[in-house]
Amino acid sequence: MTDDTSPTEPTLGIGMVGYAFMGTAHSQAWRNAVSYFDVPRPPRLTAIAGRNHDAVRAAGAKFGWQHVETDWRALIARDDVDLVDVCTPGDTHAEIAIAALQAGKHVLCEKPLANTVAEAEEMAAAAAAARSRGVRSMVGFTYRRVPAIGLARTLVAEGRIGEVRHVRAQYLQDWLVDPNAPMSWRLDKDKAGSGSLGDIGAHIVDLTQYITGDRLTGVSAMVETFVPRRPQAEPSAGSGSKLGGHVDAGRDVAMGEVTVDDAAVFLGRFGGGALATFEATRYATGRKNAIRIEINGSTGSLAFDFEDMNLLHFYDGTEPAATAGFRRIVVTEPEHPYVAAWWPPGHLLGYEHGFTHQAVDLVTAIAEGRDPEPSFEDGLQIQRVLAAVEQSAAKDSIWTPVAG
Ligand code: SOE
Repeated sequence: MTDDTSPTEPTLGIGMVGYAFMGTAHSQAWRNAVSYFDVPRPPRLTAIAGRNHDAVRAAGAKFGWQHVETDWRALIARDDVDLVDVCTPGDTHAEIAIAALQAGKHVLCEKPLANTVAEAEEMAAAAAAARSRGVRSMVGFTYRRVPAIGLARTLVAEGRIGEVRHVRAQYLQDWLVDPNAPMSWRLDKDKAGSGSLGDIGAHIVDLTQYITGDRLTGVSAMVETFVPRRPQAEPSAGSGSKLGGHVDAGRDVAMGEVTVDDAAVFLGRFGGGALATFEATRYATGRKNAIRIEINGSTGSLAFDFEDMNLLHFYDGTEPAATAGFRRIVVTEPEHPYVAAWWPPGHLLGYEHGFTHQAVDLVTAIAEGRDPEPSFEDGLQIQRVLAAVEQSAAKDSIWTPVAG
């Protein structure tokens, strides 16, 4: 007997806009979703869009996309595309996502949702209107889908650390420490909306709200741009990865102006009364992708660091003092969120798995007629937090000079 392996259930045609760092991660996720999880509507890598034909064709071939478009409007118009995945810089999120929702396509949009609160409000309104027609939308705060983060949320919800008093969150990278790292869209306010604040600070706002099940009600902030001008050039060969890089000082290159924050530090207060500190920077020399979160409750504490992302540290203050201590939980058991689909205990997961979990959750919600989370409304709320941080920093509202 001969047979083929095509799915028997209806598939979900994916159309992706963008093919850089996030496009790469999402392509892998759409492919892996069917390989490791039983998804009710298997995603199909239908079409990928980008402006440069040769580059998008090469990316499409490499990542396994069936068709290539050089105009995102043509991608949205395709009958075989059911979901539009927006992996472009922030300045195009609103236009693409709203057009897709109005055309009846489900949308996954990279974080932060938009560059401004006004754009995010329009996107949330478009998502609400589309929802009434059964069209779903989600914003890509992918670190929520790290199993240790899911476990942390469960422990807080079960009351295992009691009442949350302190939230301590840092997102630390160092790809701009080198003053000769080149300009990129991430350093241009018109393209990115903000710098470290929106790019990585948004993640820790989402994560802390997700873990605690609570929301920030106010902030007090300072931001800084340490290196205001950078070479406007491609990084020298072999000097960099997908982020950063280095332009040889000897090269005669034009300089560009950095128009975003390099670092943002702020205090926050949660609705339930917890006090919080946040730090987002691309200048934490030696820290590559450290997302550090510690939550102290009335009866226990939790601590996580993405650079050791398979671990969750849990202190249970109800245990006898003589033996209580931070317990190191290796979050690779089948009982832990998402893990059963992967490997036996102790066979670790990485950065890319969160994107697969995100794809699986979204496709499952669509197939089951549910709203996925985080919604565009959730993305709007985070955008409001980012705006409040910028407003506070602009006013220097907490700044009291030291006398003398
Ligand atoms: C760059 O800082 C970046 O790629 C972010 O844009 C991502 O959201 C984060 O996952 C990794 O770092």
